[in-house]
Amino acid sequence: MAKEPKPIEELSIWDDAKAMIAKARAEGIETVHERLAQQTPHCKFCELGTTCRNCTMGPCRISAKMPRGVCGADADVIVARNFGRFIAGGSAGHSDHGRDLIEVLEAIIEGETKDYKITDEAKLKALAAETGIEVEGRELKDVATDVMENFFADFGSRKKEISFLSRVPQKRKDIWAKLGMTPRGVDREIAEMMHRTHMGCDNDAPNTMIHAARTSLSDGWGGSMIGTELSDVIFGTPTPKMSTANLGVIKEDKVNILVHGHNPVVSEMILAAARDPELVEKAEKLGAKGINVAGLCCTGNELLMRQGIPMAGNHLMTELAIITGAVEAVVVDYQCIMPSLVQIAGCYHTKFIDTANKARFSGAIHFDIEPHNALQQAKEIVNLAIEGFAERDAGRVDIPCEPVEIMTGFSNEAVIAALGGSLDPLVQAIAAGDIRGAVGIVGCNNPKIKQDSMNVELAKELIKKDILVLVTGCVTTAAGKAGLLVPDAIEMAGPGLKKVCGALGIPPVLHYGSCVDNARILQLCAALANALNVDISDLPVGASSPEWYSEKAAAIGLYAVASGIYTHLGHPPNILGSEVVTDLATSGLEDLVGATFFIEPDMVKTAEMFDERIKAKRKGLGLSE
Ligand code: XCC
Ligand code: SF4
Repeated sequence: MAKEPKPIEELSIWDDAKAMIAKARAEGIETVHERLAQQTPHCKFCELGTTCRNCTMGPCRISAKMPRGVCGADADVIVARNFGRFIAGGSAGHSDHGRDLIEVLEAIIEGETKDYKITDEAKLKALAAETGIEVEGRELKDVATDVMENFFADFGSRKKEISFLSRVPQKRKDIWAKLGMTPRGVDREIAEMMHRTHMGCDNDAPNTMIHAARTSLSDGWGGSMIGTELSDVIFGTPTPKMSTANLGVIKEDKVNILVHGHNPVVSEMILAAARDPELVEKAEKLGAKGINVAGLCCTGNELLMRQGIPMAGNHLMTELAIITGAVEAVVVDYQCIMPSLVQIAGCYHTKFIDTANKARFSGAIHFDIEPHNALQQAKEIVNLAIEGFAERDAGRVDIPCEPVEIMTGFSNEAVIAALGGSLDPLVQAIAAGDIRGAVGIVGCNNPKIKQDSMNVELAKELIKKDILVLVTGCVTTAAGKAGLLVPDAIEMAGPGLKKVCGALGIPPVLHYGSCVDNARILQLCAALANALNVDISDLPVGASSPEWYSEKAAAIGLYAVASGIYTHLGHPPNILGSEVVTDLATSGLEDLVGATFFIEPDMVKTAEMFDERIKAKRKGLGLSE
């Protein structure tokens, strides 16, 4: 029997969310919460990870009574294979996004597009130098061509290692080499994971797990890092700026366009089109006070970091944003876009527009945005939104709140600039104990968890302990709505963090970007480790994804652990059906890579665990606790 949906009070900590869930229920519109209730209870075998559908001798389910699949695979093998494919899925998502940026760079170099350009030449040259490409005395185009070819090659089959391993401390690289964990190519590791998990291949769970880690490293230090770095080259490296967040950023008197998905390649063009004077004039003629572009999920984060556009919400706000009744168009690229948005848009005047051939939605209006036609396509999309303004039913509009202020734009380059040109002041603040350590809180919402309850509570608990928090992805809006992303939030921080952030005029919780931008955090950790001449696993740092749901979040967690970062998850992946795999993830990896996952649903306890870890790491570095 399906369960009743939970009472609204238990679904979210936010008033804007609760108001829109109530409106949806009053209007008879189904959301993720009703569907979760329909799907509950979930299949126990699947929850444990002990189902296999990798061949047609099965499908097989493992239990005490039937401990092996038809082929003879046991629970350990099946759980490891399923987890490996889960990681491959996440790594593929981030990395294929990264590849799209290389293709835009290629289109720029070959003169196929005028819509995109190299905005940050200095960054391009710095990347070239870092990855062993000659810069001095060469034309920018030639340098760019080498960078492009180098990154394309990182997707293939390198004999040794991918380019950005140049950033990794030698001690860490030695560990990877010893374990057979060195990532050799993004597509290679993902394809090899599919190969290994075919019937009759890798039937040793720990061995499969090592390759899962290698696959995730090809994402973190490969696909994601390339995505972040080339986005900066093409659209500009983020600098600190103010913006706003929550459903109040949707404006009753404007044409509202929400961009959703991940890649700035599309959303940047939508924003550019929305700023086109002719289109603005057309909107005004139709009675609107302008065109408002607001963000959802990670493509929102991308635009927020670089252009300061407001954030309408994170994952569990995507359906609810449409329910305001004031959204003319939702423009999506790929990833984390619930297909239900098409149905919900259909309950209003909202146009749902997809833009990528690899992520099409039945019932959507489709535009194929490519480098050569991007701006022109974007203008057509914005025009459709403007025309939709007249169809809006004013009687069904309800924008439930006023927006809150947030500060954004913390790229590593911006942080180093704020520190006066080097990381030394940060190293000194850590050494002095004013900043005791740092934790990245990343990832999603999950309807099984009261929305943002854990994301926000953990951030608050950590800053109280003088632990700097970096947020990305869907934790951004959570932290922002909780008032943690403004300089005044130092009032919620411990004395040391308050002193340092107060002096710099920055929040104790820094917005570090989208989910591919977790690569920025990896880079920062590597730079700190190199500055101290230690390994990343020696640093007083951690990572957490309290409310994660996606394959990508699991890939992020695993590359963090494999990079030596102690990593918290609010709930386990579907691995508990294998003791071997579970023990490896939650303790065994410590001996191998110097870090593990820990699973903990209580955020006060989680903060204490990080505190203990940070104390130990500080001691190891010869610092006060
Ligand atoms: Fe998706 Fe990146 Fe998760 Fe948000 S945080 S729900 S993965 S949008 Ni990446
Ligand atoms: Fe069953 Fe083995 Fe086939 Fe999986 S690979 S479905 S366990 S027979």
